[in-house]
Amino acid sequence: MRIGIVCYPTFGGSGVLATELGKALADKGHQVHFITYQQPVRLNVFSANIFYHEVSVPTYPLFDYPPYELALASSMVDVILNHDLDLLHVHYAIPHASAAYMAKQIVLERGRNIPVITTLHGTDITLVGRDKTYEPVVTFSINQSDAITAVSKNLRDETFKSFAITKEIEVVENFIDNTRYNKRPIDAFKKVIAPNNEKILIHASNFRKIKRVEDVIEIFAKVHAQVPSKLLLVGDGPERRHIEEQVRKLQVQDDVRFLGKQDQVEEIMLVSDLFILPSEYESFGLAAMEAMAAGVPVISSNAGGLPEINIDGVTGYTAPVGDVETMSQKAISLLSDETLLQQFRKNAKAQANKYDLQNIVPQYEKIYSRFCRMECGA
Ligand code: GMT
Repeated sequence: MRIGIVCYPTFGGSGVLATELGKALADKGHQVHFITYQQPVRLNVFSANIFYHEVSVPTYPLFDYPPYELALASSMVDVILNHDLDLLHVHYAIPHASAAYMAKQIVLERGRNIPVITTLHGTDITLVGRDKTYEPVVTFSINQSDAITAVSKNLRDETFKSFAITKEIEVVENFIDNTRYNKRPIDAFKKVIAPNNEKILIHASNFRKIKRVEDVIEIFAKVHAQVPSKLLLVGDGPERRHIEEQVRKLQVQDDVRFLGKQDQVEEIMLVSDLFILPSEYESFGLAAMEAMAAGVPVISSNAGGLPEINIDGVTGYTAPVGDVETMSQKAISLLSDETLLQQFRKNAKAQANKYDLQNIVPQYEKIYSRFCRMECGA
């Protein structure tokens, strides 16, 4: 099939998932056209089946807000017609679902019906989307999609709670390419981070308030007081400066490393012992699943879809949002019991195997095939 994928090209989970999906589809022989404003960060391979179409937004002195959505819709029309796309798969509702609706109407006038599949990822529903500023457009464009998917059961339920959705929402969970994690940790790298064999805790996010990175630091300070340990912080965002201050205030600065944005997280995950994700909300928690793929157990909150993937007492532990005490105690007990830690490592890896791309990508292909024209060969 010839598939158009629209996503945010940045480090966010939705863009990562969309890019990995495009790469997996290309490997299976589909022709994949990414339509976005920048080369997606994970689009770091050459494939004869992958095309990248950059959306450029011309500026004009009148525009305080250059109209990205219009430029995107026009690019979609161009790619649909000139590359004879079979369907558009848009990731993250705002503004991708409404731009796709506009493109669909335009090509319809030219005699082409292009199916639109919208995948809801999280904050497009639970944070930004339900804001009155966007809600009517989000509701309308989701309902106009030919198929709607959500990345967890929790996100599907949240969408029905917050929006008047008149169609079925299918749950297609996020996936992981486990082959990327099937390698040995780099010993030299581990030695640099933890020269005295300290335990390595890790957190990766976009450092937004919803991630509660200050809880990560509090948990680490409590763990560090009892277990020789280091903390790796991957990613960057608005909370970073405030977190640096907190690290100094709690006097753990010598054992905390800010690694910034990284596009090859697997090497870092592979040397780690425990992943911390105390978020206020996660529809799924792709970063936690990446940790599990590296055999790293997870201490997380029990918000949103997190308990669907992090099984309490099996792949790690969950606790209510803000319950730093329980999360710290669970982390200490796990890191202090090598037999238990090894068991949790195995459990985490087994859990990630269930979410392997081999199991999930066919679910998307099955949805695509429902909209396939006679000649598209799905
Ligand atoms: O977590 C973020 O703020 C980024 C956001 C995104 O859309 O890029 O992530 C959301 O989508 C990911 C991929 O489906 C999920 O794994 C994250 O849990 C979800 N984030 C939230 O719900 C806060």
